[in-house]
Amino acid sequence: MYAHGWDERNGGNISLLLDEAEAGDYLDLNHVIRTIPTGFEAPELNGKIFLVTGTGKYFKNVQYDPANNLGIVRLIENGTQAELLWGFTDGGRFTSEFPAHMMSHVARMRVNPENRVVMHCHPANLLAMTYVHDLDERAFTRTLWQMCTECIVVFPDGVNVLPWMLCGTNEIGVATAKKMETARLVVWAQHGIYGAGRDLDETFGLIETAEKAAEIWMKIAHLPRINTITDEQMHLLEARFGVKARDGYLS
Ligand code: 2HA
Ligand code: ZN
Repeated sequence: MYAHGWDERNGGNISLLLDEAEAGDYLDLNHVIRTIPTGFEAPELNGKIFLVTGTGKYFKNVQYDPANNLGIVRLIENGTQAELLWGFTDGGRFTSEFPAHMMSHVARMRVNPENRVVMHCHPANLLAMTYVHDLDERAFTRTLWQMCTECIVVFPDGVNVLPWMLCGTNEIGVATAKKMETARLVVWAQHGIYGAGRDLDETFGLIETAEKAAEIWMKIAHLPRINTITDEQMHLLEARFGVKARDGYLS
């Protein structure tokens, strides 16, 4: 993600739900280093263990010093407290976007119990698009679908969009989770994007595909368009790849 330029400085954050038995193979789950208040409630996540990036930490440094830049936490007391089991060795804590991450996990798990990843980053073309494209979710999604043949196959549920909101708050967490009920991608206008999926590859791939489409759009938006992918062709893709486009998004 850093190599793609999606995570400048301390931009971006990831949370990965760990399997308890798997985490127990590596960690003493009875040894709590310290307890950190979360500032929100998420009873559905009681006892769940997450690997999560740290606040103020740079993605580019994760590979050199994972134990300082990442942490493993277990949510307790209805999600109001997080027990640090590993990491954040300099006394740090989880990303400022922890509420958006945890609330999004709850929302996506309801749709797909296999969901394990929430990923946030600042991809340049998607961000650029939010300055010049209508933020209507259907219009935004249709534009992306038209930019690469595979888009509708990769994200048939489309891309939801939040208007600019103050980041790092419970309010944007609640709003993001609400948007996650109907799509695995949520754009934060003038800020970045959230993706959710079963594993890191799937989630990365979702964002990568949407960002590629946005890049194409930024290359062509100012030029007269003489070709496109038609809705009729989108229906052929649905049939060929066994996907169903979001209701009402195709004619
Ligand atoms: O600083 O990306 O949204 C990390 C962020 C905040
Ligand atoms: Zn951000």
